[in-house]
Amino acid sequence: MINQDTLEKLRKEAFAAVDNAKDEKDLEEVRIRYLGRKGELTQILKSIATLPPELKPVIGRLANQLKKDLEASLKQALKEIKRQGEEKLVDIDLSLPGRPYPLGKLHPISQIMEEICAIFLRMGFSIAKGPEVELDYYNFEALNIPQDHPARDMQATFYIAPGIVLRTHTSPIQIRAMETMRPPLRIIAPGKVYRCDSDVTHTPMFHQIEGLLVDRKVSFADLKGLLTVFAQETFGSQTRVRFRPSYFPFTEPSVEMDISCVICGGKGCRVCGDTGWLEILGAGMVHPNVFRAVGYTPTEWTGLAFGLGVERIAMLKFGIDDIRLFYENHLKFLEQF
Ligand code: 2U9
Repeated sequence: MINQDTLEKLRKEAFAAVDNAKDEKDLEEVRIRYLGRKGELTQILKSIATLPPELKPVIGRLANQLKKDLEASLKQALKEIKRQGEEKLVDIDLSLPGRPYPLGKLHPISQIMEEICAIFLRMGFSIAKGPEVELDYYNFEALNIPQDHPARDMQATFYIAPGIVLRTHTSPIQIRAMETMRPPLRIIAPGKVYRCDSDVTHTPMFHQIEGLLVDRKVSFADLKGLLTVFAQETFGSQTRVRFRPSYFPFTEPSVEMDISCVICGGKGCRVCGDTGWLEILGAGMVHPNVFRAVGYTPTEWTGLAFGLGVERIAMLKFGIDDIRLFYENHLKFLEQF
């Protein structure tokens, strides 16, 4: 029959078993052995009902107390075993190689900007910078675009205040450069420009690179040669170019340059509208009025100038048909470049 001694013996045994458990599996075995449905202590608790009435309260209390203590001890032991497991996990091997760190990279537009600038740097140009918030004078007036000139409508302008605009092109950089430098000079002006325009090929902010070369006896042949080298360095040596007459207030004569289509090579396709040609930049010989505005004598100095939209070049190089993708910042898009 169950008595105090039986319970005392069981207590010692059970607690020793908890102490000897090495892992979660051992602990679960101990629990089942004593507290499981057919466990030793469970059997004892069940048989209390059959004890003589005078023993029931004493043995009942002791057995229930033992059950509580054993449950608490198992819980504590489980916690301790888990903690030791975690300690093992942070046992770091310092001799292991580090995990590769994900590297960022330049935005595709910055990559193309750098690539194009590098081409002109190799040809002796240096980079000029200037403000994005610009005086009307530098953005228009000095570039032979007076107040009421229709060319002002060609570029829908963001006005900041009367006489102050967000520059619509990087040409004002070159006006400022000519004000401070004596010719001869060769500069490129890369930077952000702003026009109130938005669709698949236009964003209100985009990037331009303009170039200006001023010297004595600069010819239209120099312009064609320089831009042909640029086109072949950017799009490959097999690239053909053609020049079409155009109009800009700040150059005379003015041209637009096309390259043979980067997709079909000139046979005609959807991208080039079946013409075989893609327009990539505008250019011309610097207008005498621009030289007058900066105090250069137009009979002594001659100049060539060109301007291109960086996003357009990037779209052609990477085969992208929607300019807005560059500015939505989806990593899945940007990671490709
Ligand atoms: C000075 C004198 C002349 C810069 C030029 C263009 C032609 C031109 C457009 C190309 C695509 C702008 O981004 S775009 O919309 N630019 O066609 N730009 S000549 O001529 C200058 C610049 C500065 C002092």
